[in-house]
Amino acid sequence: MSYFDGIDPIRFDPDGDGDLAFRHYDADRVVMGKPLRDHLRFAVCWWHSFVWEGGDPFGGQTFQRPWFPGDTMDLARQRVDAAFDLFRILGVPFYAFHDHDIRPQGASLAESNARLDEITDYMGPKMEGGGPGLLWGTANMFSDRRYMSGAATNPDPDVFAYCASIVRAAMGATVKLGGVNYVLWGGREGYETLLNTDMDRELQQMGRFLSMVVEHKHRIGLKGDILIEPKPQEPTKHQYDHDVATVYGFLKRFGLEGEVKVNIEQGHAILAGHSFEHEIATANALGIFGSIDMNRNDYQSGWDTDQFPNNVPEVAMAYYEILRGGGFANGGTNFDAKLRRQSLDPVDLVAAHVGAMDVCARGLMAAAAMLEDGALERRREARYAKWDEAENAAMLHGDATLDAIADRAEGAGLDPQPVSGGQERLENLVNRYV
Ligand code: XUL
Ligand code: CO
Repeated sequence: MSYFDGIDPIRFDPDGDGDLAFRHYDADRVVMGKPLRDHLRFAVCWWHSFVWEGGDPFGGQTFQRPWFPGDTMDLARQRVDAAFDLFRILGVPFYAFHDHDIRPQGASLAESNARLDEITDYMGPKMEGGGPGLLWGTANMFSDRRYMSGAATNPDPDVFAYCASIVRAAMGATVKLGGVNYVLWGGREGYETLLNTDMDRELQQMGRFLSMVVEHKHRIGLKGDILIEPKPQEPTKHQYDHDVATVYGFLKRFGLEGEVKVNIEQGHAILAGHSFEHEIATANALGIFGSIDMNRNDYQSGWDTDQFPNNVPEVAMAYYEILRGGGFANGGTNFDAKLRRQSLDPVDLVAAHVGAMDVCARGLMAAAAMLEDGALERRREARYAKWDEAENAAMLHGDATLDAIADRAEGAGLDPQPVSGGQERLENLVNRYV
């Protein structure tokens, strides 16, 4: 018997009146030369869907899943069965996990690693013959109290070494399951107070650790990308991977900007005081765009609420930047999203994903239409058109000097006149599509 008994695989049925059907996500529909399935590359996340118990800072577990508390291998296997049932019902091409989500922690490092091996042996066959792939694996180096002062940035070198074992095992599990990418989100890589923190030293430790992860990636033949997931705060007051631009500076410092990309989460962008599309555009401009976590925050409460997306215009602008940058290569759309704690039933978990997939499909189709029509891009190009004129282009690409340019400006008596940015007209244009 399945946890999702009685729920059939979700079909595309735009006109039906049932609760559980895709109204917009037609996986086979071809847009800009590719089916929606391959544009969106949906992934269900293991942690919020199968591990999180519904607690908040004021109360504990609300959900009653049959595999809770998931602390034995038998319960972990039950959880795997339920997870793959959900993946099949949704027809998602991918999922994502932390080591800690799929195996109970052992009494020792060796036992934890052995359990990871055992549970991935159990998962492997479920991925064969058209089963879902693994978009990315990662290691949870933030929940256990041993990480409270950092993982790679810990003042205790034993924790650094312990993390090397944890990450080696998690990367090994990722490769074993044919995973595409490997993510590092530094939940404890930051500080609570500068009074006890040697920031320079901690950044050096983090850079060294990441360099070794990259070297290991090549050694074990992981095909896709190593991805850093920026977040400015929560759980630490100040996290080192603050936002995309900060991560780029860090990668540059350690010579890793050609090796590591970013996994950008909508809610984290908001916490950093940016829009999602700003973060995506920044990553594209810097050449480090990798993948996304598609989950929004509540705009009033100011912390990471990890809600399923439901705002089509917002999602459309994110996909517009993604498509403008050429779309996903190895990355995809991971729902790092959780139910509200009152949504108790199996059907709630299904419906949340169905709605989110529909919202993303609408957003992507709107973005594709905007891009294909080209009106927005033509106006953007027109705004910069003067840079194509030879003497202007030469200022950037020739061996011009400040002196020569200044002489020309003075000689020609340049007196630049402001031109309208036309923001409202552009917003009206976008409104035709979303
Ligand atoms: C935390 C978060 C993580 C990462 C993976 O805010 O987003 O779940 O996505 O560790
Ligand atoms: Co995330």
